[in-house]
Amino acid sequence: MFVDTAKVFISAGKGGDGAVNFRHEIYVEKGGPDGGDGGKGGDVIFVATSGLNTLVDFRYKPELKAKPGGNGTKRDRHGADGENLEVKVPIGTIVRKKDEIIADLVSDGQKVVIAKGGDGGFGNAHFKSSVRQTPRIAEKGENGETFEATLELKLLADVGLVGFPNVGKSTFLSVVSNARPEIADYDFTTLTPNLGVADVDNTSILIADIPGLIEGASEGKGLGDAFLRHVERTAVLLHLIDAYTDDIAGAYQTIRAELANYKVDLKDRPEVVALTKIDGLDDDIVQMQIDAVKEVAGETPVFAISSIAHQGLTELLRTLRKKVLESRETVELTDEPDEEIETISLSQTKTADAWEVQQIEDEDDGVIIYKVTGEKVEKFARRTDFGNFEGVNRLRDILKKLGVSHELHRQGAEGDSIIQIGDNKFTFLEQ
Ligand SMILES: Nc1nc2c(ncn2[C@@H]2O[C@H](COP(=O)(O)OP(=O)(O)OP(=O)(O)O)[C@@H](O)[C@H]2O)c(=O)[nH]1
Ligand SMILES: [Mg+2]
Repeated sequence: MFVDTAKVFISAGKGGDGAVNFRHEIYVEKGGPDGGDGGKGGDVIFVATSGLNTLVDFRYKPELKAKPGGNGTKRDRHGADGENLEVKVPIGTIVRKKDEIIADLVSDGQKVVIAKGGDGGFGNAHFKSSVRQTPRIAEKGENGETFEATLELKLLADVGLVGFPNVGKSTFLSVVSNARPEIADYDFTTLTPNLGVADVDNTSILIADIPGLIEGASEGKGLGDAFLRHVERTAVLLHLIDAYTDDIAGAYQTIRAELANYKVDLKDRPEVVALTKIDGLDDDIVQMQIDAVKEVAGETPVFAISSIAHQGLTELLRTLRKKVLESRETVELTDEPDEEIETISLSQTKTADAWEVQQIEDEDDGVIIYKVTGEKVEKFARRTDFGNFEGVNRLRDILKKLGVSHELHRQGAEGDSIIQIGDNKFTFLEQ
């Protein structure tokens, strides 16, 4: 089955831990601290890549994991940075974290950092000071960003082909473009979208061929209308109708009704109609069919073509190109904010320093706990090794510097009061 949505588990690499080590020097019993820093964890990066038009690979490989950073070692040697994981995705891939769109990859080669690797922890070489000659602490590396993401593919093409099954959509694409889709004389030959580049004079347009629609597609009949997502972002729809159809006006209206019923109203999208397979038909019959469609299609231009006999194709392509250019111009004028989709929301540094102290009651014994929240303090706490006395003391220093200690005092915290940051608890002041 074709997949144009996928769920993936993304984990950027953990930062390496900093090391605790002391130089060994002759005649010096204990040299200075020389524990190196941990390396940065690898990022998970998506790269929009032309030539891909499905997310099916992610079905079989839903875990996207970058490498962790190496731990620091003695002699101030830093751990190696973890390798980034670069993942190729089709152009038109939208990435969601919960319901928020965090990336929309719209152009070939575009790279977006989807998840950042954790920073490496500092080794003890960093913690030497006049009062602390032999620091026995090192930071732990930070965890990389980890989350579940939903990918959705909405192909970005200029022209989307719509119509009943078997009307000749794929044949048209194969004749006017470089695409080589499957073609056969039965309904639903096409099960996955095809993309092709058609040359028109000195320019080119990108055309997307999708599976056929039938009456009731919007209620799930046939292959349903989910594939219409791939024409949601096309500038122009090319509506193909088999010239042999008896009630050709009715056929036109049936597809129009399905376009109107789709969750994004496609009925107002610029449209061009082409009657197909005219190679075996007399001119007056073709004209009759054109007139019948024109009667219900309003201003929409109506063409008659034969892909097999190469009839009417150049004229049709020129009109499509003109419509694409016109529609792109108006879109740019009216929809400007959409053009600049913010591609990624990484942690906002502006608010990183902010913190808050709340008093909560311990569920078990009713003791008051002072809970400190805030991006920066929580980050420091995550990097603290709570099994290490000096490490916790350093966290207390940081609380002092950020002004948190002052606020804790103000709220009545004493030496043996319990402070909680994240899941970790410790006493306010060392005893
Ligand atoms: N005579 C003639 N036959 C054509 C022409 N274009 C397509 N056909 C035939 O019509 C049949 C269906 O063609 P496809 O291109 O597979 O049709 P489709 O619209 O892509 O069909 P689905 O993928 O099932 O929706 C094939 O047998 C084609 O050979 C044409 O211009 N002239
Ligand atoms: Mg087809």
